[in-house]
Amino acid sequence: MDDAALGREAWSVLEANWTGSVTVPAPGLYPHQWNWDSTFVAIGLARWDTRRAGAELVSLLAGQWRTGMVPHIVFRPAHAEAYFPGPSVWRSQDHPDSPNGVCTSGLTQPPLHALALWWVWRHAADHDTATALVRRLYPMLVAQHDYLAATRDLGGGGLAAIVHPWESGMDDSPAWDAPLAALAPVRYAYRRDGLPERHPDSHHDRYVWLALRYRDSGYDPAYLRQEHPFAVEDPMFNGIWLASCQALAELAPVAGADPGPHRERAERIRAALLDRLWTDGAFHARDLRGGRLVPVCTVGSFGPLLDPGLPAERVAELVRVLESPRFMGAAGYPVPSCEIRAQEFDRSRYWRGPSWVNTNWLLRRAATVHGLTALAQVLGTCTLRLVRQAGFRECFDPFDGSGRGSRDFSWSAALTLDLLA
Ligand code: 9WN
Repeated sequence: MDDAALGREAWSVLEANWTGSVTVPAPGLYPHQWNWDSTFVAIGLARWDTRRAGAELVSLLAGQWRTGMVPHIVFRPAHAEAYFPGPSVWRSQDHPDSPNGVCTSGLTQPPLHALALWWVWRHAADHDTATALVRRLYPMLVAQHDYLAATRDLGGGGLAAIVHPWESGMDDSPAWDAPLAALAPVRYAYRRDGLPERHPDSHHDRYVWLALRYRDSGYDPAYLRQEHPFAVEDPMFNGIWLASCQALAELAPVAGADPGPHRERAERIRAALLDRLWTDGAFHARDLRGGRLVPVCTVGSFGPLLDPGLPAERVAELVRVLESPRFMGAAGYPVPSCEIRAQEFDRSRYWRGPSWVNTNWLLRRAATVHGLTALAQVLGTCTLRLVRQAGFRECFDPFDGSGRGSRDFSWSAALTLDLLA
């Protein structure tokens, strides 16, 4: 299939998943608006349709809480309980800080929003629309970053902690196995059917149990600090946050604001990443409750590469690991979501092995900011080969490139549009 035909197919997926105000991640399985999915959709649309890229971010931020938290799901009322856990589980409307008239989850996802907004602004065909968008969204993104700094620095070292695997966007990554295993065994009555690959053991029960504990605290920051049993500093979440701080610094003058505080925050995050998460030549997630670094290396380990200010020797070490047989060196199709040599690696199970278009895009962006043009080229070409051969699937077998999970997946289509540019 030539580039033009692939681009047309990508557009038709995005059209089919567009509700008139938001793009859902995939038909059927994910009928609402998801947080980081919409940021990838905005990135993919940035060069082609400024208004729709903006609309995607605006509709997502309509779900922002008064605390600054941007929820991981913004529910569409017509499909309220079509996904579990739905609005009746999260009960956002009972909380005084939730937005009026919009049902959301009570968790967040990686803060890619400012980088996505910068991408839209930087690539906009319609410059006036993009400038107005920046002025409108800038204060909301400042509030988001302030929320992370004030409420999620559970380790006290300058990083944001995730309080649930869903917050990573990489739900069943082996990085969360040990912190989840340390939770008291739980059995929860509800189960979502039809995903035999996704939740092989009691992980889903623990996901629901964790979400209910947080909800029952009244989404209380003090509960998170003192009692919540899952708190992890993830290098991908924090690498994305750092890149978004740098993006906010670039956007600040457009909004008539001072870029200084964003630059300073980015530097603090970089120092904390190096100090708290670096070991054995790579970044590792820190389990705050277990008080240790998680040994397994995943695609999340490369998140801090998004920072152009990462010291050169650290960049070189990370790229060595990325290109080694632990990741790209032994995979036919980059980048496996877990290191291939790990016991937990599974080529067919979501974030435990398969390659994903969104993380490939992030690593391609990282390669570009460090001037690693050959690596960026390989990541772009191989990602396009995946979607050309297997379609816009949710993820892909890293050895033979066959598709896994949902079909017609929005971020796979949207980021293809960006890669074709
Ligand atoms: C829970 C929507 C989301 C993505 C995540 C992906 C998956 C949800 C699930 O789907 O997570 O949020 O039901 O497992 O892991 O990255 O945002 O596409």
